[in-house]
Amino acid sequence: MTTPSPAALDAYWMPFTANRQFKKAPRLFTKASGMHFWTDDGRQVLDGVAGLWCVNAGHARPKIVKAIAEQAAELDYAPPFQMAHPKAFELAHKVAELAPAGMNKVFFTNSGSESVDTALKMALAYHRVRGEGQRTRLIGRERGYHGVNFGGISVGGMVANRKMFGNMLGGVDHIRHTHDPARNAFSVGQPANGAEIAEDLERLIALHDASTIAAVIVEPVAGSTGVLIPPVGYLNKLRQICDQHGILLIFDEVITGFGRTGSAFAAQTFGVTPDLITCAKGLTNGCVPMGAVIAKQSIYDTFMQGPEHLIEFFHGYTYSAHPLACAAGIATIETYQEEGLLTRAAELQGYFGEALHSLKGLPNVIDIRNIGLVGGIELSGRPGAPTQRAFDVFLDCYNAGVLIRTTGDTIALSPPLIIERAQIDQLVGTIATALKRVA
Ligand code: PXG
Ligand code: PLP
Repeated sequence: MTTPSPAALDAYWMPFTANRQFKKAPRLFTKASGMHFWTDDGRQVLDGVAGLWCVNAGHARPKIVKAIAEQAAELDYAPPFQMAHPKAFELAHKVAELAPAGMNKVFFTNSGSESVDTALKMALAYHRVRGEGQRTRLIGRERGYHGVNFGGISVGGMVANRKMFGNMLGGVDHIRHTHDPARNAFSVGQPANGAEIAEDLERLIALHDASTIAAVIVEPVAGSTGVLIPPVGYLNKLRQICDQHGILLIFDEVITGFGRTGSAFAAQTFGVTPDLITCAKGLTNGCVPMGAVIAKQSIYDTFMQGPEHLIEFFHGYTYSAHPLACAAGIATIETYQEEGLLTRAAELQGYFGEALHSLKGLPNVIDIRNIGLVGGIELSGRPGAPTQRAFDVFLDCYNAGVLIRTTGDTIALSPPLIIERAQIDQLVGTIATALKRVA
């Protein structure tokens, strides 16, 4: 038995967790393989969320495990400033090959949050280097989630962050979110209504003047704030308005990157190319922490001016391009390619969507949303007790051997891309039973 001692339980301040509630009845995983976790008491649990949207190729894949082990023995660490190691270049090249055409410069970080703050700094510095240093304003979107660092929570649109952490970055504004259940509830795939919501950016341009705006950052599909799928034409319109006004467009693809929506990146699924992409999670299949910012060639070229002995972008992390992460990333991308996983979500979207939408009509289900292998099932909250109904469904599913994720009163699903149809049936069937059981 591997249950932590009371003192050990007490020592760990858990992230994004109700610590006291959890420690009264800990839920521990001690093993994982393929589509499953095993709990400390030996129960098998189907992973309906790829860990936390990251284990896209499934757990403990031998090729990735081997690559990490061999790398640790061969070169455990190499300083990333003014030095490098070969696998950093190799992984950058592989990522650039997967990215939309013209997006071929890769800057490594250690998480999605760091990728977001890196991209925001890149946007500010880019305008400064090209002589438009007055473009300092960053625009996010209501209900956006861009990680937990100060830049990310500032451009993000989560009320809890705004309430808890003070004024954050100055000079930030937000466009409207796209969630419109009155017109779009139970849409299969992309909702038909709402492209015009992108025009809200024109309102902010009229207010602040385009010459003060550096970049707009959005998630192509918002995950953490409840699985919000972009209406048809919405992202194209955002792109068009940004182009018209010299504003950089950043897609935060921390969740959507690496096959989640049916292409390597959501930019490709939706046919809209941003200037910068932030990614993480699926980059290393969740095995070793790593993130990246992918930039257009033209952005990189803009930085490559001035004396050659000077650092062009004054930014980086101790663990940027960490050898273990690079080894994991290379093996991960090879696994995705060998098994066709980057497009498997497109193949399964129909089956997965149909299974999800079969939940319509069950108690308290007020909306169902899907794209690729992402699903959202929104429940009506209990009066006076928001989030509790969804959490009860989470616990019921967990006890029945299925891991789901809830955000607010929305159930979010994002299974590993290796999921089989029978496992989709198990996942959705378990949720159906839970929905009937939980009042
Ligand atoms: N941007 C987006 C769009 C994300 O979804 C981050 C940035 C931050 O990444 P890191 O690696 O710093 O966590 C994320 C992370 C959930 C959930 O259940 C989602 C995330 C993280 C934890 C939980 O929705 N997304
Ligand atoms: N704080 C101190 C005192 C440091 O020396 C460093 C890095 O050298 C950092 C923070 C940043 O750490 P990291 O590069 O791991 O983000």
